Order: sequence, then C-alpha cells, then structure tokens
Amino acid sequence: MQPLRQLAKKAADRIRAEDGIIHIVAHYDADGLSSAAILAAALIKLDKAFHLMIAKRISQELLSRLRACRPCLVIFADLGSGYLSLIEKLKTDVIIADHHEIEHPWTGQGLIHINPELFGIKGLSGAYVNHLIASSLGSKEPQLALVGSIGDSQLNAVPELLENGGIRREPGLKLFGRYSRPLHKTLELSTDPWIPGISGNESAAIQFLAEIGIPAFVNGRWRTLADLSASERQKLIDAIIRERLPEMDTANIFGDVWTLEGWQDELADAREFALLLNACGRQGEAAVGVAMCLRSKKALHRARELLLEYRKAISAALNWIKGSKLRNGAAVYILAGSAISESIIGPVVSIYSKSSDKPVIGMAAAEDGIKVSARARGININKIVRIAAAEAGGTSGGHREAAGATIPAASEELFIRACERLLRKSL
Ligand SMILES: [Mn+2]
Repeated sequence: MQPLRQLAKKAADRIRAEDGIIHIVAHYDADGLSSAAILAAALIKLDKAFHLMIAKRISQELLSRLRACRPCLVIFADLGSGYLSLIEKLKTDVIIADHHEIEHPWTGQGLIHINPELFGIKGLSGAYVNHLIASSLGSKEPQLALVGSIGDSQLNAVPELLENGGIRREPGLKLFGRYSRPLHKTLELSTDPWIPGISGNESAAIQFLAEIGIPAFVNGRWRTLADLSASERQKLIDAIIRERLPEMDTANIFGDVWTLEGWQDELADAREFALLLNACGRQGEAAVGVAMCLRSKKALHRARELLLEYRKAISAALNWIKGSKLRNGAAVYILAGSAISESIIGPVVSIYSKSSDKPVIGMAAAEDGIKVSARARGININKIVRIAAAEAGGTSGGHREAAGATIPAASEELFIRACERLLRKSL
C-alpha cells in the first residue's frame, strides 16, 4: 500500500497549500458519508474553509453547479474514478480519492488520483483511501474508516485499522440491536438471518429466552445482547443453533462483531453505524449522517427515524418484487419503474440477489433517466453494465460484483438486449 500512501501525502500537501474554499463532493452511501466526515474532521482541525456536497453520482448538472462556485480545489470522495472524462472538463485542481473502477486513464494536469485499482489492489474502501489522506494531514479517524469499509464490504484494510486502536473485534452473533434494542426485540426483528419460529414473533422470542434461562428483564429494564455475560451469550448461541437453525447456514449468523470505543448506543456497533449512515443518505438526508459522524446527538435521533423509514421502504420494495412477474434471461431483471425509489434499488437488488443464482439487474425511474443496479457472483458484471449502458447512451460506475448505471428514459429494452448478448458470451 506504499504507492497509495505516497499519493495520499501528495494530496495532503495540495490541501495544506490551499487557502481558498475547498469543495468536497462525496458519494451518498455509508462509505461516502464516512469519507466526507473523515475529510471534514481533518479540514476543521486545520482551520480550512470547505464546502460539502453529497451526490448519488457525477452528472452534468452537478458539475455545472460546482463550476458556478469557481472552485480552486475539488475533492471527490468515494466517487469520481468512473467519470474522469466528465471531471476533466472542470478545468480545476482535482483530488479523486475513490475505489471504484476507473473509466479511462486521465493523467491530466492538476489531478491527483488516489485509487487502489490503479495498483490492482482490491478490497479497500473509499473511507480507507480518505483516511490515508486525513492521516497525512495529522487527523486520524480509523473508526469512521472501518464504518465505511463495512458499509461497502471492503475489509482488506481492517487489520491495519485495528492497529490504530479504538476498535475491538470479536466473534459473535451478527444480530442488529446489540446495544440499542431489548434482546427479545433483537431476536424478533432479525430478518437476515431469519430465525425460524422467532423472527417476526415477539412473544415467541420472550418465551424462547425464558426456556433457555436467560432473564430478559432485570432491575427494571430490558437487557440487550451486549448486557449478556459470556456464558449467557454462549448459551444463546448454542440454543439458536440446536433448536432453531437445523438446516440453515450457521455461518450466516456468526461473524466479526466490531465495537467502537467512545461511541454511545448503537453507534458503538460498527455495522449498525454503517446501516444508520446508509439510511440517512438513501432517505435524502445525507447531512444528518455526516453530522452524526461528527458526534451530533440530535443527528443520531433523526438518523433513527430515517432508519425506520428506510427499513419500511426496503420491505415494501421486496414485497413488490414478490408480487411481480420478473423478466428472466441470462439474468433476472427487476423493472420497477417508479414502484421502487432509485435511491434504494441498490440495497434491494443486493438483498434479492442473495437468493438468486443468476445475476440480478434492477431498474428504477430516476430524475435523469433510469437508474440501473446490478449484482452478480463470479463474473465481472461491471464490465457488462458498462458496455451495455454505453450502448444505451448512459453512464456507469462500480465494482466487479456490484455495478450501477444511469441510462436514458425508455432505453431499457436496448440495455437488456445488450446485457443478454454480453452475458451469454461470458457464461
Ligand atoms: Mn464506496
């Protein structure tokens, strides 16, 4: 990771030298919002003036808005590498700190491009790349870098982040609400993994705890998963596996649990932190997510409300899919129109693709055409989406197994035909 660090230092030097307003444009998911907060924290410490914009993608419209600010330095965080030919037209100094696939190699004057893909390094997040810049500026936020990495499932830098301190890793139950929900609620509301006979049934969850001898209510308050002693936790794990998960993949329920020291309630759990950030960004209140990263208590309250709305929107979308006839070819196509919001089509396709052995490609109506989101295992879906989107007159960006694109309205048939041709060739 040495070459990355050198580029990060170059970026840090450029930032230090800037006396004007620094414009940051960050992606709107958990990785992008933690990237934004990491940069913001560093710039605040240096007393630099900055302006922050959160974007779903780079568009002509976004670039015109930027250009109107006459920026002297723009930092693109967790986006940009897929849109070099558009960014080039900004004609200003640019730092791109991203990890998405690179559209074409522009090495223009005034560009510092930091992306692990440049060196063939995989598994690093946008937040980690921005953490390298911030570290070079003397501001370390390894906890936020971890949250972003978890949000994007890019975990290769985790051992290094752990060395910075402030993060505890232990094997445990991958259930949400470890700090924030009564234990029986955690069990009841667990949908991934689904615990047969308990998920979706509050009284069954309470009864289950009583049967295995774990008190749910002590000293006038409901206990959380984090309140359990080590032996109680073991008892719970044994009981779930023995009695409830005979045919289920138990790996699904166990995994690394990350505790962030110095953070309260659900923010102490890095997975929950990432989920809250995603909810803020995708429910259209990205600023709340960034403020939460910068430790605003009010922002956390608002984020909780947004998470409730986000969960509702996702389960409504999954229900819509269940009741719809999907197009089936070399991939499964979800043509959602305006039935699913473009800002959640990505997470919805992600969840749906877990139960599909074919690539899954979702499409939803967007302000500027049709938003496409694709997931696949074992093939480079990004390449396929990139070519198909270009044939349909659109733009794209993403990773090997998760890609997104925007194509013009009414071009979905063109796009699907191209995907089918390319997929059949690659299978
Ligand atoms: Mn990312």
